[in-house]
Amino acid sequence: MFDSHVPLPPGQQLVARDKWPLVGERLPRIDDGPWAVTVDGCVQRPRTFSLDELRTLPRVERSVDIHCVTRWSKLGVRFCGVLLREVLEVVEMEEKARFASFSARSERNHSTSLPLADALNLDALLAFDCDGRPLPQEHGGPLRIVVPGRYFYKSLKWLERIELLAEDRLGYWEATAGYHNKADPFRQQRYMAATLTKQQALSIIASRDFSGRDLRSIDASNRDLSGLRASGALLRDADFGGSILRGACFDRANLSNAHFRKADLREATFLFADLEGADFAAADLRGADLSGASLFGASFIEEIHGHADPDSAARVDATTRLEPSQLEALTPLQIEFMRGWH
Ligand SMILES: Nc1nc2c(c(=O)[nH]1)N[C@H]1C(S)=C(S)[C@@H](COP(=O)(O)O)O[C@H]1N2
Ligand SMILES: [Mo]
Repeated sequence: MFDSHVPLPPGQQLVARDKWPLVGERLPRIDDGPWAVTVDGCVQRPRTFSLDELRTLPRVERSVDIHCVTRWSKLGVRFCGVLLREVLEVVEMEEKARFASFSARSERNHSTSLPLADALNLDALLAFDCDGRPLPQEHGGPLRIVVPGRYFYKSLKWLERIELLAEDRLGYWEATAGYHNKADPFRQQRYMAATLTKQQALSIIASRDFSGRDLRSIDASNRDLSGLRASGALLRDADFGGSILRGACFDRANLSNAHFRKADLREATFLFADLEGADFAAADLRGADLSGASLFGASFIEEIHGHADPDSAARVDATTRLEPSQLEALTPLQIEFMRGWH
């Protein structure tokens, strides 16, 4: 059970109790060498630890609430392992150390970083076990970082190196996908906006051609954008609330966490778009085509305290196109609502 007095961060939804989505890389790099974790950078005594050496450090167990930036949360997961603090005591931090950068034994050397003070204050953990069992490999076994109180992209799977730095170095998602470097779920620090001036944004909106552009977090709300061309655009976290988007083309666009509240999306197409965490509450989706789109965590009706709010229902009917299998990515309440129409 989880503490019901701890609120979910804004914009998050609970996954079904036994579900744990797999996000990002699925496997560590294939490597025959024994698992080892190197701790170096701004430390007095750089050192490489074997897993057994790490296991001799004091063990703690923490109940951690997982909040993924794509809007799913899983509360009260029990992780067991060694506090980062204990490891850093062995290698002795230098005065000038300000950031901790973690990197993975993975094909793309996945990485992420945190201010050292945050990592210590939040009790960042090197976790071996989860809910009483060794961490499954796809979830970062044999050893992952777990950072309570930050979006889960700060919790690196397959830990191979901890480097202490005087200056920050952005991690993989933070540098390539615009994930917010602070990542506090209670402040919704999800994404950095694209670097556009207000003028540039306005003239792109006026052109109604977003195709292939990076327009993360753009405010395109309450406008007439009928016939918008936005195929392949990067529109994560974009706001289209209240806009008229009749016949718009969003094929293969990245619309994760985009806002379409009360938007008029009649006859719009979303073929193979990424709609993870997108919000379609009270939108009009009659005649819209969502075939092949990824709908993990998307919502079509608002959930308040575990109940659907009928006033916020999207308008979907038999002319709204999507395959039944796509609905499996939704929460039970969303599935129930959508099944009413398909
Ligand atoms: N090595 C590695 N660690 C990673 C990622 C990744 O792609 N590679 N993705 C991050 C993201 S975005 C999330 S939400 C979590 C997902 O962890 P899970 O697959 O165990 O749910 O891992 C984080 N750590
Ligand atoms: Mo994530």
